[in-house]
Amino acid sequence: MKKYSLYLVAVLGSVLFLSGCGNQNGNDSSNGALASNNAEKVYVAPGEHDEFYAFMSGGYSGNVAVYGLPSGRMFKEIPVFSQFPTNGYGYSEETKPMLETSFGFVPADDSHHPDISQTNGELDGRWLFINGNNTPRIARIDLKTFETAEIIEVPNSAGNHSSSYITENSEYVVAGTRFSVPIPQRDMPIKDYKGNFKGALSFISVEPETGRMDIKFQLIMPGFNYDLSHPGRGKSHGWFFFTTYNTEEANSLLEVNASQNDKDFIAAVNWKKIEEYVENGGGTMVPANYTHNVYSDETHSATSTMKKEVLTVDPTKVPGAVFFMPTPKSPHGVDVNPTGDYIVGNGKLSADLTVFSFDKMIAAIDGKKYDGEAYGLPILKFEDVLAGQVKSGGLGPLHTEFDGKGNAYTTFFISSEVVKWKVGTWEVIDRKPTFYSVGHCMIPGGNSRKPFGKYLVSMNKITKDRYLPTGPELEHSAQLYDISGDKMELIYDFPTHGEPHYAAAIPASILAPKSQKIYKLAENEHPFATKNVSDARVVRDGNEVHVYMAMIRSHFTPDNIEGVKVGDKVYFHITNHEQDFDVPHGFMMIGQKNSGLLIMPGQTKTSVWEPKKEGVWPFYCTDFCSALHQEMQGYIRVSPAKSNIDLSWSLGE
Ligand code: K7E
Ligand code: CUA
Repeated sequence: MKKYSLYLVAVLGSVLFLSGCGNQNGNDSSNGALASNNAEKVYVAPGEHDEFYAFMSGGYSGNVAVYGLPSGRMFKEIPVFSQFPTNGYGYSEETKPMLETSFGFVPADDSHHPDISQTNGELDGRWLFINGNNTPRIARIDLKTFETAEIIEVPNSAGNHSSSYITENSEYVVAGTRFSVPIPQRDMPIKDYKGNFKGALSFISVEPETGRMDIKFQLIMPGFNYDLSHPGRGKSHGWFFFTTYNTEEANSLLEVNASQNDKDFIAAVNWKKIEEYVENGGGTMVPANYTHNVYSDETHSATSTMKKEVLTVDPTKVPGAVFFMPTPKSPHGVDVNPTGDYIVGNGKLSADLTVFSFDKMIAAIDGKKYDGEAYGLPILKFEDVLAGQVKSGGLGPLHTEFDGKGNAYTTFFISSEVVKWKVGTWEVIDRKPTFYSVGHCMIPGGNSRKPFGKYLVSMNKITKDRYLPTGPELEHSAQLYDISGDKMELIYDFPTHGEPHYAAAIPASILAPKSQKIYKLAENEHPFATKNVSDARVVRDGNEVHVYMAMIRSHFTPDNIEGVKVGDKVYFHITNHEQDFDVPHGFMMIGQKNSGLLIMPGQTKTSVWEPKKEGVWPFYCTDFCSALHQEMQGYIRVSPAKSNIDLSWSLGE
């Protein structure tokens, strides 16, 4: 076995450093002004619409940002795992339960891999799934409302990174652990990692009509790091592939100690076989605490439920379900081509890509030709499953995407480029620099049976000189390539919010017609809704004051309230009576500590205010909603705690 020395690691590090510095003053011609025909390709005239929606993960923002392609215009940030003061997500009483976990209320996360639901391997545009990497969670976003509809926590996981990828009929959204941990969690010496820590791969079922998620089973694997994953499709539907690194099971100085083995593994998991096993009563139900948070469009409220057990499966008990394919150089991405014939492993310390053949894999399994085993799981012979190697000449391959025309595009972090190669012949056709240090790339539908191979977006880690400096921190940069011809053409740069690891894009023609415009007031089932203005009122319950409030252009009902006292807890339950598209109203109350609200037409939201000082305190609408927006305001009179002023309010008669 070839050993990586500290020296090699240092060399790789300095290559990165040098390439970054070299590019900093880059006057490379491809880094220059756009040719005029390129300008036309990205120009979306005022009032015109983009051809694609792109959903980019927000990385450490914990959210998802929505962009148009080719314009690169940002349309919306969708709050998912993080509190979002812009609209009150995670602050309003209705949405706080969305961020509950077994660790308590967790208002931030690190989101990496969005994936759009599929039917028959094609994007159906119903839901977007995304992983919370830090406090392991999977979220489902409803693509009618562009709101987070559901979050399920993933127990026995840590660093939920090989997630959240969808099988081709959205049977499962799959979430794998990057960090192996003691299962169940317990107090034990870290040095006893090897052989004792485990990696859980979770198969989360998606209810076909509603999208509701539930953990069907967790596969308890050896204690490697499960980095990325992809579903089989077409002929390989029924299988799921996971890259591993740190098969050394080192627990310290991983940059050296996890680079000892010349080959780590891609784990091939036959989930259909395991599904059959658990449906016949296989597996072990174990205690586990994890939350399941669901938002309802009817009540405009979320509920959080603590689940108490999860079904685990020991893969050695299901012969024929899990195999390891040796893959060189600490692979990061694993990607499956649109026909499902090939599985591409991107060894990040390598120049070459390793491509496995699904047919050969099946033949090797049928022939029981193994190269030993790891923890009782068979290892296939590298040569038996190898379809070919792409001699790329690049350095540091991370991720591969497909255009549906027989081509693949691999990003190289260290050499900062996208390399286009031909599936089947493995020849390199084209390469273009990225600016700089690309992570993932994305082609709309590039992770399905039917990619829309017109554009490729590279998502880059280092921005440096691409935009005007904004102090020490620059937003990451995305680059748009026209891939409709033989050669890729860089046509546009745009900044992205947070750190978009991966993205998913879909033709606007699939999503836009289904986009919801309002919530129907008549269908509002919020228990504190004020559906008729005449029902607006203020109710005292001990030291709690509940304000049933309605809002419409351009007033609040009630707008003046007296009888509130210091020490009260005031709940503003506010219903927006508008039934027109794009007429939200906002609400903020002086001294309020939990962000304002932005309330959509037909929706009810609740904000809590705890008055600390006597006086007469204003509230107002924060969204410029009409010519009389500035008139949309009101007052609360706050009296001393011991006062006996009765509650009263004005209905604007
Ligand atoms: Cu390569 Cu989280 Cu997919 Cu970042 S990961 S790049
Ligand atoms: Cu309502 Cu401004």
